[in-house]
Amino acid sequence: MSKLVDISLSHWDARASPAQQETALQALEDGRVIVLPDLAFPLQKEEYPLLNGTAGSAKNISWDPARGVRGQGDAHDAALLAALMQRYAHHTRSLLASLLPRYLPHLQQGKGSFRPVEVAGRVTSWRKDDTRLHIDSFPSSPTQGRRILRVFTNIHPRDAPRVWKLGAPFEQVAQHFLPLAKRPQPVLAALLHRLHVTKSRRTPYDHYMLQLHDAMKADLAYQAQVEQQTHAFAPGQTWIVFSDAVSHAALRGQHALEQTWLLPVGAMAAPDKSPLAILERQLRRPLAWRSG
Ligand SMILES: O=C(O)CCC(=O)C(=O)O
Ligand SMILES: [Fe+2]
Repeated sequence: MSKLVDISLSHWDARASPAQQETALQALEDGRVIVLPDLAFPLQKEEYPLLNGTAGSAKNISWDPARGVRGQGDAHDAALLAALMQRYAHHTRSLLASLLPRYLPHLQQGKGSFRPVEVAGRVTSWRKDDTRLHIDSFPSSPTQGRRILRVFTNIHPRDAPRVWKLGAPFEQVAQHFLPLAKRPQPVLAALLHRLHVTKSRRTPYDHYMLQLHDAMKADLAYQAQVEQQTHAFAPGQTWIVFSDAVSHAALRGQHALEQTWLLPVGAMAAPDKSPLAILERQLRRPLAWRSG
């Protein structure tokens, strides 16, 4: 079965049909990636210089509405980038509103990012190396069980695709790596929060998700042997994924935008398909407090 599902919408505020909404909800909750092959994010004329590689060497330039951009080159770029990221966030919200109306009242805005650096050949630690298959888990921003829903757009000005690998379903990832995971230490979680290493307290769920993220990336035999398929997202394409459950890796590509949305598990059509529910079943205990 393909891990990708195409939905054809060519405007960020296009109205999705009930059939497209049903397809989108099922696909995402089943761990597939929704591709919008005709949904581009046009840049404005003054924004094109941002694609000229002047924007520093950070892997990502991250943006959050309260704090602005971080990691950019100079102040001029900062104002341009903030406006661009704001516009992108707004567009992704319109898209999700139309395609996933069920989620809309529950979506919480996370960070956005601009990714100007070529992925292939980038030097990083193994833990930050997104060319290795992994599920997303944020070390300093615990989700406490909430889903990580991300929208990406390839904005390369010419023809470079963003190439991803997609790996095994979350259930299998958890079966493979949970037996090796360390147990959570509540005292450590409290300390990390008190020292502001984490923005809120890591729940046992956050602990196990980080363990899975790290164990997957550290295991080169697993990386080589696990089922995987490669997919190229062309410039002018957008895709949506629950990146906490879909094993993914970015192999190459330059110039993408990404916006993160957080979703309480209770807002899903099938909360039992959440990583929280899957980990709780496998470990036979509750791992986070339930909210909203
Ligand atoms: O930049 C990308 O295409 C995805 C990288 C990734 O895996 C991530 O940001 O979590
Ligand atoms: Fe990732």
